[in-house]
Amino acid sequence: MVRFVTALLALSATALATTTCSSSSQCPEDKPCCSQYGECGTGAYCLGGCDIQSSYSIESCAPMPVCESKSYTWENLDNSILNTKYLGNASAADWTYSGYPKIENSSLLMTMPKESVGTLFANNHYIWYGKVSGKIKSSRGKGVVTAFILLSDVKDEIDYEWVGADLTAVQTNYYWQGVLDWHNSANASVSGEDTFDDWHTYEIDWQPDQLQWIIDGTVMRTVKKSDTYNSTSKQYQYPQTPSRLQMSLWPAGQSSNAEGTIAWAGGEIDWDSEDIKDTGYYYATIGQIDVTCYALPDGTTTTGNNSYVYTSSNAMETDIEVTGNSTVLGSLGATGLDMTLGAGSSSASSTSNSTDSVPTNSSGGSGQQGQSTGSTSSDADTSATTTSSSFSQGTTSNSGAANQNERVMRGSFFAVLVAVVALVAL
Ligand SMILES: *[C@@H]1O[C@H](CO)[C@@H](O)[C@H](O)[C@H]1NC(C)=O
Ligand SMILES: *[C@@H]1O[C@H](CO)[C@@H](O)[C@H](O)[C@H]1NC(C)=O
Ligand SMILES: *[C@@H]1O[C@H](CO)[C@@H](O)[C@H](O)[C@H]1NC(C)=O
Ligand SMILES: *[C@@H]1O[C@H](CO)[C@@H](O)[C@H](O)[C@H]1NC(C)=O
Ligand SMILES: *[C@@H]1O[C@H](CO)[C@@H](O)[C@H](O)[C@H]1NC(C)=O
Ligand SMILES: *[C@@H]1O[C@H](CO)[C@@H](O)[C@H](O)[C@H]1NC(C)=O
Ligand SMILES: *[C@@H]1O[C@H](CO)[C@@H](O)[C@H](O)[C@H]1NC(C)=O
Ligand SMILES: CC(=O)N[C@H]1CO[C@H](CO)[C@@H](O)[C@@H]1O
Repeated sequence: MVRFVTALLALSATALATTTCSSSSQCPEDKPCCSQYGECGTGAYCLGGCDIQSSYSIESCAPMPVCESKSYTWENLDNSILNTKYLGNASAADWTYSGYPKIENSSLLMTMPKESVGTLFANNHYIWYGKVSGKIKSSRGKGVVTAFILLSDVKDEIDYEWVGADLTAVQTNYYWQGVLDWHNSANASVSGEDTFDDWHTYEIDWQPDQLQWIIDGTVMRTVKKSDTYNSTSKQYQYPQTPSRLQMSLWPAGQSSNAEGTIAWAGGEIDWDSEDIKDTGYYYATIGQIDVTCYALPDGTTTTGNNSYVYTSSNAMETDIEVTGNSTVLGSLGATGLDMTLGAGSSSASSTSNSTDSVPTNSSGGSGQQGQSTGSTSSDADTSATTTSSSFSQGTTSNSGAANQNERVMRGSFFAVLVAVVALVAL
């Protein structure tokens, strides 16, 4: 499987000239949308994860479906759609996924079969402040990572992350615009039975002025917006843009990953573990998920109730407007610049023959390298802060800060990795 994936990846790397993007090198007009993975394209590239700061223009990405307060249970997958089929209609599908989901005992199992890259679920409704709550049993085993996060298109991020080698704790992180500072990371211990055997309720309470991680009703960590102020840039480095809820299971301890990643994940994955022998896969179990939307921040410009739109590439809280504009693309060839292109054709989701219409990254299959997507520099690692988009392997520094950052970055980018690799593996 891995060989197959790798071959496919190599092919796509050489045969198809992929255009990469970053905030200092935006996409060209014909492939205007910069995906979560730092590559340019149309269609799905312009939906969830489309980064306005690295796209051709801020209009390139499709408007973002507004928050919807809702509870999700798992009798079936009727509410979920494959990432290759979704065109932006969040009313028709609440979740977009890749990988290997299963329904069992009225729960969602995100599985990771032997040698695979796991499963990713992303909610299609953006949340712009709100509370998310998940009844979750993590996966287990060294090298196996489970995650439950909020991630915005400009890489504001709030995480829970379970490393399968330690079933007594969960890691909590937050980031602003992908700026990685290891101070933003903390462990929260989980009492009672371990995180694999026992249901626990993990909540993120994200308000305009503070952020809390709550486990089984107990507040484990609070971050105040006021404490994130950067007096040099005069900005709050606080998550403040519309974000999607993402849940994933991924192989951080895959042997092809960087040593640091594998070490962080507790060692190389054992593909002959008890779970693999018993069921054929590693798995994380997801019970009820609840999303409660909070009121818009004071002073928000509102011209409709259908979508959030960025009005400036600064991408701060005041740069979001709520509009009546549609979020739906006509086809995988369409973009935010021409939303209806290809609409009405008999198979709208397959009208594009282009490989640049659903994000993949050729390096996804090789793991950690995939996380340097869109890499523009790697010289920031001597400070405690650097940007996620500039992460790369083999950094020039051995400082503790850099090592810490490596670990933190891994946390930050797991979703990227899973999405990319899982897509290719399908
Ligand atoms: C989105 O899906 C809903 C439910 O299937 C449907 O009623 C609506 O017309 C769709 N909207 C667009 C713009 O396609
Ligand atoms: C589902 O329920 C059956 C019967 O109680 C049990 O054996 C099985 O382990 C459960 N599956 C999961 C994933 O919990
Ligand atoms: C969290 O715990 C892990 C291992 O249990 C450790 O490696 C890591 O440094 C801890 N992180 C923080 C921020 O304390
Ligand atoms: C604060 O902002 C300055 C200027 O943008 C930047 O160089 C610095 O890294 C920021 N500090 C932190 C902790 O991110
Ligand atoms: C959303 O806007 C539409 C069109 O302006 C309006 O008909 C509808 O009642 C609004 N819905 C809500 C929930 O406010
Ligand atoms: C909403 O769509 C209209 C028509 O396509 C466009 O002119 C307008 O700029 C859009 N609004 C925003 C905030 O992008
Ligand atoms: C692929 O699609 C583009 C436009 O989307 C079209 O111009 C081109 O002719 C198509 N190529 C093939 C081989 O169908
Ligand atoms: C990090 C990384 O390797 N990203 C790759 C994504 O795919 C493009 C095109 O194949 C590569 O050039 C990038 O290096």
